[in-house]
Amino acid sequence: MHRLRTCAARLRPLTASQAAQTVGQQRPLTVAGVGGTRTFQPIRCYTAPVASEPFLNGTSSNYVEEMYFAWLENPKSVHKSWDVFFRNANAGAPPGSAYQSPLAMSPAGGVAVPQFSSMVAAQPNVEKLVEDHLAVQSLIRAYQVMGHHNAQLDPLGISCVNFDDAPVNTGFQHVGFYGLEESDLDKVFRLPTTTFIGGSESALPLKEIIRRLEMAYCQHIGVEFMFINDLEQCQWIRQKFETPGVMQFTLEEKRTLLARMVRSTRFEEFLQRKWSSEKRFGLEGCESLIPALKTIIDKSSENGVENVIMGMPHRGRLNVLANVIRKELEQIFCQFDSKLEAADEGSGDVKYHLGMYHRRINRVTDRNITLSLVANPSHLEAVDPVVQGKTKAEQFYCGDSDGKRVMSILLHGDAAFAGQGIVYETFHLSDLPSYTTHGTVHVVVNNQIGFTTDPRMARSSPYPTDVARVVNAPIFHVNADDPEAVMYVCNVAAEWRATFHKDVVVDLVCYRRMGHNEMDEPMFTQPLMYKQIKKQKGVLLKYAEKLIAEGAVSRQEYEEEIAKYDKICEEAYARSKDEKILHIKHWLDSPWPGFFTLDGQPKSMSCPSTGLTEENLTHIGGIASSVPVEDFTIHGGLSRILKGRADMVKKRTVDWALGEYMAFGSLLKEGIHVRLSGQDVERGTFSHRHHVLHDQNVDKRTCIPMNHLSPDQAPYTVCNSSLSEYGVLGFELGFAMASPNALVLWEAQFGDFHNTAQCIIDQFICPGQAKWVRQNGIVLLLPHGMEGMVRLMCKCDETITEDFAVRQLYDCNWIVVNCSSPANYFHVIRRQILAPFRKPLIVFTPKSLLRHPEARSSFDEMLPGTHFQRVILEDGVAAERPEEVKRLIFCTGKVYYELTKERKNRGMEGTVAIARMEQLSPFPFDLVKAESERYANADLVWCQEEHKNQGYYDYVKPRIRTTIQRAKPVWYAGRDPAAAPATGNKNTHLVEVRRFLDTAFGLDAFKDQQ
Ligand SMILES: Cc1ncc(C[n+]2csc(CCOP(=O)(O)OP(=O)(O)O)c2C)c(N)n1
Repeated sequence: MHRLRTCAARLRPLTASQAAQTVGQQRPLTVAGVGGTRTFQPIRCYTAPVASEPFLNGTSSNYVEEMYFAWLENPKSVHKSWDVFFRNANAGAPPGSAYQSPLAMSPAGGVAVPQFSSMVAAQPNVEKLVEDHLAVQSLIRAYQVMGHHNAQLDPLGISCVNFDDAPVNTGFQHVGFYGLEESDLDKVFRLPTTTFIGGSESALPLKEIIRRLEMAYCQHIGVEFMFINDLEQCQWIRQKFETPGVMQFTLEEKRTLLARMVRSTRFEEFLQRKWSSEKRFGLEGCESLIPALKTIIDKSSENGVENVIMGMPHRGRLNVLANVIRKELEQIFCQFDSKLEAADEGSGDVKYHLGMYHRRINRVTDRNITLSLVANPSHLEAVDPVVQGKTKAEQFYCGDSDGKRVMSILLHGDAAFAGQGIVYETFHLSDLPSYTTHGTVHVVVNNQIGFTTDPRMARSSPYPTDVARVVNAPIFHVNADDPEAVMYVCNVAAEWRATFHKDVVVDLVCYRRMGHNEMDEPMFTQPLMYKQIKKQKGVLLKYAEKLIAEGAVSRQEYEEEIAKYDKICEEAYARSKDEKILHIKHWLDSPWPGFFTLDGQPKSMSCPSTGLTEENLTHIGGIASSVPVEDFTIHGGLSRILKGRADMVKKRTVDWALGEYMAFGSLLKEGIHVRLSGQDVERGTFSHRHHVLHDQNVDKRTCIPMNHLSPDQAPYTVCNSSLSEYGVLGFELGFAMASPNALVLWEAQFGDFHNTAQCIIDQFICPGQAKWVRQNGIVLLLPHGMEGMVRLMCKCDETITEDFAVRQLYDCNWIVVNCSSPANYFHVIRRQILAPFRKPLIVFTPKSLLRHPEARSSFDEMLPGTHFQRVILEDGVAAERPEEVKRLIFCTGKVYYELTKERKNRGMEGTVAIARMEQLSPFPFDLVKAESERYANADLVWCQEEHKNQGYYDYVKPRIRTTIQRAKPVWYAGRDPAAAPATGNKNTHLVEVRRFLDTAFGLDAFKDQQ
């Protein structure tokens, strides 16, 4: 308000030359309209004090400015009174005298520039004029903001969206709300630049303004966009929906749309006929989803997109596979045959969960397009971040830095979209530099029910799509029973993405003709809704009748189209009967060409040494301890850290951070892309990593030394993520899915926090290869002290063969390690890539060991020929005289250092041997066996710092017992069971430590239990 007053107070029209000068300095707002492009110069520098014009109050000054711009452009485009006013003011009329009443104008309508003396101050009419124009502006704005409340979005007409608390006063009957009268309906009003309803006209009668606004905002499309805080984007949307005649389609477009509706509808009908008692989560009630997706893909292909990655839930998935991705119908139909045998390993998943990858020609654009549908678990929306990660990776690998060639489409159910937090977490990745996919098109199948639950009970927001507002994504609600409206919004959505590279939502308001699945009785819980649904004519029929009535197709053509598709289905059905074997590999969403042999096996079953040459270690160490750019001032504390690294390199040793540097740096030099993502990973939660250096004198100037290793190295991406585990881990899993030639790591801030991402771990990572027949080499770094534990649900074959160590890795579902030395961490990271297959790796990383003086490794442990050690055997005094050893303690991770210290203090080096189990899964049966047999006179103890129910004991005990054929008990030394992970009391903590160390070294500790 203050700005407006100031502005109005300085109002003086410019001379043409002044205007020209000023215009050159400011950014013009260009708006394309039907009648051509209009450019408005945002001039805000009137210079004459005319504040005493009474109609120039704060709010009307906007309107006056509008008039002024229009007058500058074309004096005839404004009312004569304005023309005179601006001319007078331009001629230097004193304050309060620039206005001339219409009466004082020449009767012939010509504009007489009057002498100042003839000016009169009869202003009421102009005041009214300004007020009325402002009222019309408010009315237009009301439609733009809330017109969607009145749109006819629900095909059933029983809309669940309740706006009773926010009634919308639009329509002819409500003009009084804005201070207008019925008699104003025929008056002509000049249109503001914030509307496009005029097309090529700049003024319209109020009646026509309202009619056009009703057409734009209150029919079958409801546009929600006025919350977007970007004028250009709002203007773009207004233009797309307001311009008269935008919703017109060619005959060919209509016929294509009808053909797509036929396919979508008849596909479900075919399945229903053939397998009436099978669940398929059909699309009936939202058949226009298929043309919707095809329209988005066509338009995007036209705009240069070559690769579309999709994620979707159960609803209509088979239809999408058949009619959008174009999976062979027989491949889909044969899935209904329960006698089919799986040809490849893995349990696979139900037909409406499997993924797919297909490259083909887009018939509309005649360009190549690759479509993939990412396999998903039952867990709704879990696939969202995975799709985004895969999309980001595909963009990265083809150098598509602004998302022009690769894009994602995500489909959602209304209940899941509103209810699942992962939707929000995924939206928040959408504009972050290292996570953006440059705009996703979201399509919501809003059938107004979630299983049996009404929206009233399922969400607190009016629309299921409100979550998208947080990222300023426009939301296009559309009545899915109007296929042309659906096609229109999908075109706009695809264009929006291509123009602004931001997310957009299409909300297909539809219904669900059957129950949740085809076996379900919906009348139990939604009787009235389903009575209405039973009366509802199918959308295909309605659309066909419309086109027949228009003469766009004949009834015969329509029937032929149906017969044609039915025949295609029947023929495929016949062929599907010949399929005897189900190849899960046909359902892969991310093939890795060249990585496996032709029959999908690893090219070898051995892993080369993961060591590095001394020269390489020294070179990478040098980079890790330097600032490889000129004039870059780092923090003093960091200089000390880098100097410490340089000293270590001189002494041929590494600590944890340097070991990691060596692993990442060497892979980068070998051409492997490394991507490390998670909360605060750039510095490292415990301030040990420092992979991104910050100039202390220049804001936002950073340097990543790891990208200065060599000119032909692969790029290193290290990125602090949003504060989300579920979203970010899902994203990185998707990134790792795209290529086997990248090391993708996600680090939890603390290991415990992994459990907010448990769904990704349980559904994608743990069962990945078995369920999806898909390998993934993602690495999870879980900083772990006493807290937290991933559930060790691992599977592995226990038969010991010659290539046991590597084959065991291949057979297991994931690898879990808890390294106690930097060298072993270095090796296990390198093994991830040097192994001939990919397997998820979970690393419990240490906190206290990051700076522990003993947790250092020599270069000797990392040279060529060295490997990751699954178990680090006792190599001290005890190993020299094994027969004298009374106890063999197995442990893992940092407790090893507490144990050795205690052993030394007690002088028990000769009587107690300690072996570190570095790899927990797959279990190192062979090495545990050998070590146990070596200390034949020793009892066996498992020692852990965790509580008994939280650590590894229950996992290792039966496995150690199997190894030694149950010859001895495996005693437990550790904390008692507890519900909470750790005590908050330091003293209690120390007492607990003392207690389990006493047990571990008390040779009589288990006497009573024998
Ligand atoms: C995370 C998760 N919670 C619960 C379920 C069980 N479930 C399956 S479908 C469904 C209803 C989904 O409704 P909506 O998202 O509207 O999709 P619709 O089935 O209506 O297409 C529920 C609750 C699930 N699959 N995933």
